[in-house]
Amino acid sequence: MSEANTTDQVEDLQSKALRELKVASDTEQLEAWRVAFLGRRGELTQVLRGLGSLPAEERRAAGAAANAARVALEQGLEDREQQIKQADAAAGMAGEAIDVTLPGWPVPRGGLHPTTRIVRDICNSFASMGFSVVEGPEVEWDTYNFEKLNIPKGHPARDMWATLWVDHTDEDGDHPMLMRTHTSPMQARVMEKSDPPVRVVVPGRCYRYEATDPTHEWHFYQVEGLAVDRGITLADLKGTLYEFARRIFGAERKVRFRCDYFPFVEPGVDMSIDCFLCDGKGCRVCADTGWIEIMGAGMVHPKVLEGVGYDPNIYTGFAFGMGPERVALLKYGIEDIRLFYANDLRFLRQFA
Ligand code: FA5
Repeated sequence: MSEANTTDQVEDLQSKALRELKVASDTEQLEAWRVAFLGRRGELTQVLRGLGSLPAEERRAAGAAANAARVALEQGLEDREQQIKQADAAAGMAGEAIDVTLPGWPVPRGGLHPTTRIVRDICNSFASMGFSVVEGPEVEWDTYNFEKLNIPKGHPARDMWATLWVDHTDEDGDHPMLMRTHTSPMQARVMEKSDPPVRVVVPGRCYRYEATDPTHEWHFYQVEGLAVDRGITLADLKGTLYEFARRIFGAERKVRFRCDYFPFVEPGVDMSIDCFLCDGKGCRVCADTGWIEIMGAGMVHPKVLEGVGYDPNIYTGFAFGMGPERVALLKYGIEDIRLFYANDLRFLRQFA
């Protein structure tokens, strides 16, 4: 082999090897390429081995060309390995990529519970008449649930509220605790904390140890109302509650007030709305009376006012306590109060 021949041969070999390297597209092909050119019996290795048999004057130039070719091939191999790795990584990511043009999975939308809706409607209607909204404890002292409401221990009126007692009393054992049977304890709590005039509504849960039926639950809500000022009369009570009924049920529903007894009001009344289902003729829902009672009310008893330090000769007031679920029965035409807390989505979704 002449010097020119050997050098040309090495250059041809280098170009051929680099051309083939360009089309190797995976690690297997790269390895085959490496063996073919740089392996123990590879083409360039053979050339390098043959250098020793060249005449001394040719060997230098041919050796330099062959070494340069080896460096070029090794570098080419490294670069190509890198390119293939990057291409593989990009292809992998493409496989996992999210197609943002696909329609998304629907996210189930929640909605407000019908009790929450009606409680908000009721509170809003009173708020627009100047009442503020406050809340109070669900576990209550006997003192507030009964005694401050003119229902001392042993008073037969305690039987009006079938009570769930809590296994806890104060230190001298005199004041038992209970799950509040109504929101009326908040009357005393609010008046103890503020001077007249007072105008509040109090939404919240109540608990009673009683059998359930289409209009009774053992756990339900009430919205208490209290207005105390100079010169408040029963006419203010009726006017306020008529306006409330007009806003919630519309002008066409009939409202009925009857005398009723609650130890903490004098006089006392209850307010009913004509039954939505039978239009007042009598049915299962209204227990054949044609009316559904939605609240008890009356003029705050002088003893209750005295008990919180208000002078009943100066101040008078009215109070009411209504059942929002009963209001919802009438407003939405629901036939059974037990549906509210049965966790049946078929029922609840109708209000979402
Ligand atoms: C009371 O609880 C009195 N605290 C209301 C009151 C307040 C009177 C202020 C005077 C002055 P009563 O037990 O009637 O009263 O309940 C009032 C309302 O709560 C009822 O009209 C009804 O709408 C609702 N309610 C009572 N018991 C239940 C029950 N078991 N399930 C669902 N709603 C009920």
